[in-house]
Amino acid sequence: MSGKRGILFDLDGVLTDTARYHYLAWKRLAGELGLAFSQEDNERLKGVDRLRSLEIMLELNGMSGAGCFPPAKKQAAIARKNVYYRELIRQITPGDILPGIPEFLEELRAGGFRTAVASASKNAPDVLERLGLAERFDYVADACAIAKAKPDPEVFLVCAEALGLKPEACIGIEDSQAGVEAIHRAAMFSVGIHVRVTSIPPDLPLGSTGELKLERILGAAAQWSKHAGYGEET
Ligand code: B16
Ligand code: MG
Repeated sequence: MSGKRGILFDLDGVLTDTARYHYLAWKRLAGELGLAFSQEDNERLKGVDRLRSLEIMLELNGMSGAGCFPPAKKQAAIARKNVYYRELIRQITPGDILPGIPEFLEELRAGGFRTAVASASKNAPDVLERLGLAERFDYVADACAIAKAKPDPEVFLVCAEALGLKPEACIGIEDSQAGVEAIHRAAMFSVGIHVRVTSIPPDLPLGSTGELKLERILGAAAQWSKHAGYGEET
C-alpha cells in the first residue's frame, strides 16, 4: 500500500450511535405488527439494509413464508419504520459524534488522506448534515444507488473508485459483522469498532472509536499488506 490512501467510514455505529434509534423504530413497528423484537435481535440488523432487516425480524418470529407477509405489506412496513426513525433522528446534533472521531478526522486531513462514507443508510446525508459532518468527507456513497447490500462489498468498492483509489489502498471502518465481511470481500484492511464477531473477525479490532489512532492503524495495515502480498509500506 503506497501513495494516496483512503479511509472509508461506516456511519451508524462508527461516526454516531444511531443503532438505538433504529432499535426504537423497529421496536415500535414490531409492537404494531405483534412481533417479538429484543435488543439482542437488533444486533443482527446492524449494517443490514431496511428490507432485509424486516425479513430477519419476520424470520425470528417464524414468519418468513411468502404467504405470511406479501411484498406490498413489507414495503408499507419498512416505510412506516422509516417515518418513526426520521422522527427520532431529528434530535441528532454535533454533540452526537462519537468520541475520538473529530480528532481522527483532523489527523486524516493533516496526513492528506482521502475519506468517504460507506453507509447502507438512505438517511445518511440527513444524519451527516445534523452532525455537521456533511462537508468533511471527499465522497458520500448514495445508498439508494447501491444494488447489493452489505455483506456484499459493493458500497466499499464504489467509495474506493469515487476516491480514485484501488481497494488495497483503502481501509474500512465498521461496527457490524455484515460490514466487516463486506470490507474483507472488497480486499481492504478492516478496522472493527466493538464488533460482535460471528464469522469474519476485523483485521484490527478496537473497543471504541476513541481508539482510532492513525499510527496504530497504519502499523497494523502495513503488516496486513505484507501478508496479503500488496508489498512494502512506504
Ligand atoms: P436506513 P450503516 C445501516 O447503516 C444501519 O446499521 C442499519 O441498522 C440500517 O438498517 C441500514 O443502515 C439502513 O438504514 O433505514 O436509514 O436506510 O451502519 O451501514 O451506516
Ligand atoms: Mg454500522
